[in-house]
Amino acid sequence: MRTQVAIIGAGPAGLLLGQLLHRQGIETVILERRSADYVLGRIRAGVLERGTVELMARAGCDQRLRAEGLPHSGVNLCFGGQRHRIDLAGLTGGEQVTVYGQTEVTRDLMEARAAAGAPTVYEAGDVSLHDFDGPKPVVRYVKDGVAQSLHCDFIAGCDGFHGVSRQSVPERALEIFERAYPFGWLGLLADVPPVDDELIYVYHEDGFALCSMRSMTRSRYYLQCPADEKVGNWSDQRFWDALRSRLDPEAAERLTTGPALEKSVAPLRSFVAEPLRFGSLFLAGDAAHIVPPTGAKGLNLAAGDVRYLSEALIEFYGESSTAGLDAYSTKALARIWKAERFSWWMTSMLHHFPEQGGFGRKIQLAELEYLVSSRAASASLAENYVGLPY
Ligand code: RFL
Ligand code: PHB
Repeated sequence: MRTQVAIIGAGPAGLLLGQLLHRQGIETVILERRSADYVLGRIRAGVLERGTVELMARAGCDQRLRAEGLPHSGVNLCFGGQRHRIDLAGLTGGEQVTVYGQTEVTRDLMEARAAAGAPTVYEAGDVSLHDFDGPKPVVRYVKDGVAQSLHCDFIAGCDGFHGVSRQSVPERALEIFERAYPFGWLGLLADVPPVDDELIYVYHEDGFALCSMRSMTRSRYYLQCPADEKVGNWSDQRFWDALRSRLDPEAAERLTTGPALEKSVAPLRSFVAEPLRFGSLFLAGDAAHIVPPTGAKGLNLAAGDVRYLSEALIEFYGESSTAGLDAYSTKALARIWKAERFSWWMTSMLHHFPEQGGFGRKIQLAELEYLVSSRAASASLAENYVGLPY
């Protein structure tokens, strides 16, 4: 089999890249290790920057997003038992974010790809990347027990943090920057109305909590937990009790509980692998970088990479110019590091760290007080939260 761009991974990065290229007449084949249902079953991100929404429009996939996505013009910080609103729109000249689940983004992109008749090979086993140091790379994989070869011009490694693409690069060609955090997030999804019509990020002695949502009838809540926490240790009742105890009295009173549809623990990590290009292999999304979810940046960063990479590939096929491809890594990394900084900062300010002691706690509270009382500090949070310009 032959194609122009072989895409590894059918997460949001791979599917979005496929759709943007398809709209410009560039052929792609996506190879995905899991089944489509498995990919759709993963509950992850929920907050989209304007740039991500615009990219979905460019991909022709924003119809349901425009109809069902919830525009949010503010977020709340809660500490010392009080809630403080950050007026995102007021502080950024009218910018907003859109609450729309990653599951829905993925579903819309999958449906568009199927409608376009573009090929995705689900349950592709033993994917391996070859000859990407030259102009004729090959991807090998196994489907239904039969070995296959996919010849292409370029490989886009969109296969997430544990994928094969980054691991195929010789170790000496990569520089890794990493920080693991000594805690995780326990997430719960339930068909109950959200406690507030905006998100609430909670700083509390017992640990961080986050109140988010997927719709006005479906809520997504998170609690800081030990990194090696077992979901089985948390009955629904224990989760709701812990969450309620971390909220301000008014929100605690309003919290509606119900049976969990899903519960899972996610570790928190900051990670960047540089560069993003190795000959004809390009890394994009979680394959190249991870942020802790506190700033809601992971999916948006993946979309940012895809924006730069799709523009570079379109320029290559349309104008025979390699300028965009040559600039991809540097351009994307500049934006990635700003989101890494913001996510690290939000995480450091809002979580309980085992080693921080009384001094660390006081500094966090002083930072939060400053943040909600200074327009400059609030504006800095706001402009990062809604997404820095491209
Ligand atoms: P994905 O989504 O991990 O997709 C990669 C795909 O590649 C496949 N794959 C392979 N395929 C073929 N061969 C192999 N060897 C393969 N190995 C892997 C996988 O099966 C998968 O289908 O990466 P992508 O596309 O780069 O997208 C990144 C986002 O998924 C991620 O950054 C976000 O979910 C992060 N994130 C959030 N981001 C936001 O922007 N806003 C949020 O509010 C937000 N909240 C979150 C989050 C991530 C979380 N977790 C669970 C880590 C909340 C949580 C709890
Ligand atoms: C979510 O809704 O899953 C979500 C929202 C905001 C974050 C992280 C996750 O910062």
